[in-house]
Amino acid sequence: MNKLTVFFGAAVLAASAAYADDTSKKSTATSATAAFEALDKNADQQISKAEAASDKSLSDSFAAADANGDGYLNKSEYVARTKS
Ligand SMILES: [Ca+2]
Ligand SMILES: [Ca+2]
Repeated sequence: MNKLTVFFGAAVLAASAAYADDTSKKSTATSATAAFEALDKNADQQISKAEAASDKSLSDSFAAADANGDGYLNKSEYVARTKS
């Protein structure tokens, strides 16, 4: 094995590790977004308390998840909650 082969081998390993990491992040974001859209029955991009009622754990943590206290969860508030 010459130096060039070692270099390319390392580069491929680094690239595949970065790719795997990126893919897992993406799938987490996608599933949270899909869950958000499933809950957002009227598609106004916000989850009201009534919409959250169909998800017991979300309903229980609704006030804590509502970071700006406007009574609705927007997508970033919802995604921030699913990350923790
Ligand atoms: Ca809604
Ligand atoms: Ca809010």
